[in-house]
Amino acid sequence: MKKMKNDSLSKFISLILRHHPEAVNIQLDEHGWADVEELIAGIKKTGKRINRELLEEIVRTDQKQRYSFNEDKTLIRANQGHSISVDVELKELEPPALLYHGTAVGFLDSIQKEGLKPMGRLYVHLSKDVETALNVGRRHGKPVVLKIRSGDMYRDGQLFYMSENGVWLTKRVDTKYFQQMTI
Ligand code: HQG
Repeated sequence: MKKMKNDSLSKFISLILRHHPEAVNIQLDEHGWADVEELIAGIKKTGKRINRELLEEIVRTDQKQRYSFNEDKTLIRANQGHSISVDVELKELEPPALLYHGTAVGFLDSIQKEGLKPMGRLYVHLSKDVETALNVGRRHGKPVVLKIRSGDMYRDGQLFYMSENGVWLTKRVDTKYFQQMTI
């Protein structure tokens, strides 16, 4: 029960820190940081129960490690997944030869025409293994996994980034670099 409550609070925190800080009347700075006290006060005003201890527990136990505090824990931000244009100081890195993207069957026609686009977010999100990609795809419907030749993309000059919580990100993926997997 407690876990479920934390999950829904965590989802709300994601929504605030990635997409809608105005939902609790706060602002993010250019690096995506929110003031911890302001965040807590803002969430409380919506009638939800939260305090610093619970926020710290959520950050510590979040399954995907979605959030980080700054060093003195006065600021908090989401590690990836933003739709609002902030610079979370992603590490630019050489990707492995292959990465995976989980999506839903219903999106395939469009993806095969246009390639992978960030859609509502700043980046296309890629997973380092098929299982993770499948879980990402399931969020949208009947899942399907695309195998991405990320090593070739990198050699062709495309940049890749790794978020603090280990998600690979890139601006887009041209159709020539992926193929649908049969799982
Ligand atoms: C699809 C979760 C049509 C794309 C996950 C995806 C991830 C296209 C959907 C993170 C398209 C966007 C992100 C095109 C891409 N035509 N559809 N040209 N190009 N798409 O949720 O990757 O739990 O914004 O395939 O674990 O599903 O929130 O992206 O299906 O890491 O922390 O458009 O969100 O993490 O959906 O998921 P999303 P995503 P959290």
